[in-house]
Amino acid sequence: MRIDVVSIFPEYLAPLELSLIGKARQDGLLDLRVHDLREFTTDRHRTVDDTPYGGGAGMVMKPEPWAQALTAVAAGRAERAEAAGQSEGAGDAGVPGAPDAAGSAGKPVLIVPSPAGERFTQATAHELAEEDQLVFACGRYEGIDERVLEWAADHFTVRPMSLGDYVLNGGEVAVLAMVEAIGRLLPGVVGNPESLVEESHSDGLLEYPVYTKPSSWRERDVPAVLLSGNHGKIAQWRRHEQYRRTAERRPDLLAEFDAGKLPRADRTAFADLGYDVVDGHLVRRPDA
Ligand code: JBK
Repeated sequence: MRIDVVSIFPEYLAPLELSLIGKARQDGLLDLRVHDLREFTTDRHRTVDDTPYGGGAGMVMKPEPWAQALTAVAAGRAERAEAAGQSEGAGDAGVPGAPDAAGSAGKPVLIVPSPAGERFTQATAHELAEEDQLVFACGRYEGIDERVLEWAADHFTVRPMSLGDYVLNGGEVAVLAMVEAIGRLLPGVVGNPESLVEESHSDGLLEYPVYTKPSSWRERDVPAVLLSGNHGKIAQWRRHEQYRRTAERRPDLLAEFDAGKLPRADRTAFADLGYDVVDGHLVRRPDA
């Protein structure tokens, strides 16, 4: 996969050289390049922002440096297709609008981190991990001139994306999170692919608590069932802990949970937490 990140603070993306993602880059599984937006300005002061039309606080990112930067990263893609023998005439790989496996019509995906974007979830990460090029446009200040996103739709599938409902100073931190979530799903990046299956959010529930040695620590004992060697009992205990934690911390997730085929013991566990199963869905009991 190819990833381009455009930012006025390219050093902010330095952590992408570390750990799992850094290793994936070294191993050639991920071609990730960070670009300084100011390199695409033409004035002496390398200006990237200006005051907002209509008034109001803060500054808005000017359109032209973004158009120059995004044109350059899109051109880099065309060069690579040519080098790979995929230029016009070689099947439909070079034909504009020919759908690829990921269904984004062969265009790279332009992700614009923004509190006004659609929510980025694990499902989004899986979807984006199927693409062959992602471009991240990091806005600062009050955001990027809206015309850039309209203009870019000719060359990219444009997706404004939000990590959550809180205020950041720019898109860089959100890009770190999204690149990690997507990068670890690429083939070969996580050594043991089994660790991708049984993790938080894969089944729409929070993860169960985990313990390691010693079995007794500062007067606190590991739950006895985990030392019992009874794998059926352990699996059931862990599942019920997932239900308990999710009901306590993220009741919003239970509304989406498919409770249609739950065994009796699991229904009882939910009943104890104040939830009944109605038409395959969990419903909070009014008196609970
Ligand atoms: C926020 O992805 N976000 O959630 C995000 C990106 C850029 C600025 C922001 O305030 N929340």
